[in-house]
Amino acid sequence: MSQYKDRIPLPPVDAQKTNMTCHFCIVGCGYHVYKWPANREGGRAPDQNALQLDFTQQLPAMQVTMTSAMVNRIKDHDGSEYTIMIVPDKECSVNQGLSSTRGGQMASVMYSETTPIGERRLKYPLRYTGDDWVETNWQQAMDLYAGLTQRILDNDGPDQLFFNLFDHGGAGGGFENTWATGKLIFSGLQTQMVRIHNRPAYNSECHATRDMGIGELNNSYEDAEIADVIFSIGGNSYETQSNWFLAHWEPNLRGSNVGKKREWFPDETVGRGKVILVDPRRTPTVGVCETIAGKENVLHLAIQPGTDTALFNGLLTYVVDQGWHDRDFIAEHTAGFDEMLAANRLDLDDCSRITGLDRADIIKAAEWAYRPKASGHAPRTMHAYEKGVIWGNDNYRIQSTIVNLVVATHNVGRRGTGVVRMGGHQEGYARPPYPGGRPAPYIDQELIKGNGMMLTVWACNAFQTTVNAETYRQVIKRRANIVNQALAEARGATTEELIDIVYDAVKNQGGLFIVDIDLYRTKFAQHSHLVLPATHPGEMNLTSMNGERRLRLSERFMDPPGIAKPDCLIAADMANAIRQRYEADGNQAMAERFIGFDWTTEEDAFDDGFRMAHEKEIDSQGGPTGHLATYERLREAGNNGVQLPIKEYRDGKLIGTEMLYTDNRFDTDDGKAHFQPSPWNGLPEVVQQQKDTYDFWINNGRTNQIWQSAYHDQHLAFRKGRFPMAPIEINPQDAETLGIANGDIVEVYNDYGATTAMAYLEPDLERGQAFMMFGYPNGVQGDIISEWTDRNIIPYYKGAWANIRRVGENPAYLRDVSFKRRRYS
Ligand SMILES: Nc1nc2c(c(=O)[nH]1)N[C@H]1C(S)=C(S)[C@@H](COP(=O)(O)OP(=O)(O)OC[C@H]3O[C@@H](n4cnc5c(=O)[nH]c(N)nc54)[C@H](O)[C@@H]3O)O[C@H]1N2
Ligand SMILES: Nc1nc2c(c(=O)[nH]1)N[C@H]1C(S)=C(S)[C@@H](COP(=O)(O)OP(=O)(O)OC[C@H]3O[C@@H](n4cnc5c(=O)[nH]c(N)nc54)[C@H](O)[C@@H]3O)O[C@H]1N2
Ligand SMILES: [Mo]
Repeated sequence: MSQYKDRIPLPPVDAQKTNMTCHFCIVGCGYHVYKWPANREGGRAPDQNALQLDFTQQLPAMQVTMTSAMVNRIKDHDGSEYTIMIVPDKECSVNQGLSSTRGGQMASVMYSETTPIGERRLKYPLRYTGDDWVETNWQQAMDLYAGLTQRILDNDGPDQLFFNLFDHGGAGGGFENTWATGKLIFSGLQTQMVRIHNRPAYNSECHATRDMGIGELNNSYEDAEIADVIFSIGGNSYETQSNWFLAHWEPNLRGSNVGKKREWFPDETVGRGKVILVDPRRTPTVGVCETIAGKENVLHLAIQPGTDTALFNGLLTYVVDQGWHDRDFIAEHTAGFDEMLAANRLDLDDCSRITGLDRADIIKAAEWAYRPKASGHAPRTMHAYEKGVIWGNDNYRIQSTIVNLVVATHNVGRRGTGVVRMGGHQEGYARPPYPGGRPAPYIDQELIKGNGMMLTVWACNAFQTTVNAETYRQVIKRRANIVNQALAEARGATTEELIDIVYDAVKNQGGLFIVDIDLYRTKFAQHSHLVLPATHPGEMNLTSMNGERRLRLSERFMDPPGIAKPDCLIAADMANAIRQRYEADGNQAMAERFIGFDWTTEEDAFDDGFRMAHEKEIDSQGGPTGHLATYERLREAGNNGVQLPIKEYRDGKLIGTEMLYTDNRFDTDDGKAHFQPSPWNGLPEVVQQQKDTYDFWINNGRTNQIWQSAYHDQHLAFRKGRFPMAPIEINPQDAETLGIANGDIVEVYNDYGATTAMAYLEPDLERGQAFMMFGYPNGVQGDIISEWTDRNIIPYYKGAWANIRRVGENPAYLRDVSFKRRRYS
């Protein structure tokens, strides 16, 4: 936490000011960073501080969002100390001056020697000697990494080199870092044994919509402001994409835009938006929507878990029977409608029985979203889905059914519509093609089966975030320990001798050598053999794109801890070290696979990768668009950046694209949107069995205050104090039956594993359904999830059933923690 408790120092007029995109969620709110020498402060008069605000009197409400969490003291490598302030940017169209509880604390998570975060950040490469950690330097770390990699590659082939790897923008990502790692792993090593940070194989979260010709980020945040209906499916956007919700859904639902004219629909005006939310749980978002929009404009469809496919097939059937689909659009721009409809037909009674919804509510949803308006126009309905669908019961099926309905009613490519992911992280994908096929290998299972000799874990932590996590951890620890036993015997060994020792352990004894590249010594890092310190945004320049494809540059404004490096330069070091070894061996053919990493800065990585990724997009002058984006131009474009794809650079400005598919040409060979047969198929057998065996559905996901595996939050007293353990929300009557009170520690268990959480009684939860925060350091929800995946190896994280039992209570937690309801009412 910041060292300032009683007051907030103001930046002087000449403070350095740079742009920063919040590196947490997909939304990517714009912030400004002020940095100035710690022995100075700005004054309160508007001409005495860089914010140009008059602090001599009470500021009007919402003039600025500024808290002590937004300031911190840092020290650069030359010893000079600075104060930093990171405040939301009012001019940024994304957040318009708003900050979330997560982004608002960015200054607090920046490296500062004297804070708990500062103490725990990795500063030097670390090596495990078999029974203890020692600090080492990049030279030895790279010699060991490259030497072992080369040995395995030459003797056993690329498929013994495993990776757990981020694939996104923001922290632990960005175009620079995804490109550099991709170039090393796919062009250089050519291994297919890679999984993505959030799922156990190298695949897409959106195979279905892409197969149908529709990329998953196809509108602008502005489209949510002018939609007639926002159809939210399996998302809790107030808590998880907060400022997309607050800056763009909220005004529409409140009616702030009523009567406005937009150039895109000249003979209509904007009305007051309605919202339909499909979620088995009454989420905090539902309550907030009711307050903003009035209950009459909110429809919460509390479906039975895992039945979305049935809901969307039922809706489609009803809509087509009413004649509300767009026949002309279907005839001209789509393929496969009749076959799809024949396969997917589901009448209202069946739909109601399977989903547990009233017929009347299904009809109401159809009327709101698809019945022509009094004016004769079709409603503009924006469909937004996230992890209730993506990690739902059969990702591929559900997505197909949603996109079928969207395409049949032409709710894509028109302003005010769109069928989009709400998103997780920002995006920053630029990689050479994945060398494996589809489905890609199930990496976790391969490791559990004993395959793989070396595992590199890059900016992710499957110990807390994968499915079947308890088994996974047990196997990894056992296999890592085989290497430890061997290492412990190595005394006075040179790096080359260490390579021999490790190789023997992984080749002949079933061991696994693990390398982790992170900001902290995570749980996974604690069981690794080599841990490498990375930088995050602010300590490096990083570009990423948000959920409306808005590309921005987050500028470096401070030095990283110790000798930590940007991930892209770590990947380059690895590639260069491997290349040198092959050159020394006179193996030119192999050496050549690792050329093209002679970068000195992250900008070199960006220039190389971004151009490659966009070489096929043509700008208005007929050249590739990739070269249009440079750091200099992006710096100029500031926090509003440019929406990809870039069309041109004109009059000193990058011109982008607000909405995709406005020309009704889709990403398929024939340019048509392809319907996909996707009938309701029930729950997977393993999951159904779990459901039949245990008493509670253990629904799981996010909570506003905590970001991901809590890698920063666990070190912040303000956050950890709020949630000393993973919260599990339980219906009060269920709790009574189990003898559980607020604050009790409970065990959640089934035949896959057991985990612990702290009980919060919540009347908004249905009986038999609990909601647990995922991925927490001292209570991993993933321990009780089965290993089931869909045909593309996408898991069903939300589908776990287990029993709950009271363990006891911790008086300190009961004394210190708030049990006030988190619901807005
Ligand atoms: N039960 C359950 N499990 C889930 C989910 C769920 O809904 N339920 N959701 C899934 C989803 S959507 C996600 S995204 C995953 C998240 O799973 P992970 O990706 O494993 O979790 P994170 O906490 O995001 O991990 C980021 C790690 O990278 C480090 N890091 C941060 N910035 C940088 C950087 O710049 N460089 C480097 N090298 N390291 C950095 C952090 O310290 C942290 O250890 O969890 C998945 N697992
Ligand atoms: N505060 C905060 N915000 C975040 C993150 C964070 O860690 N903290 N992480 C970011 C990341 S990486 C991601 S991926 C996103 C995720 O963003 P969301 O998808 O909004 O978040 P989740 O809580 O994982 O899940 C959403 C909802 O799915 C519902 N659900 C469960 N089963 C079903 C089902 O069968 N059908 C339907 N329709 N719904 C179901 C759950 O009740 C839950 O409310 O959030 C991003 N934003
Ligand atoms: Mo995610």
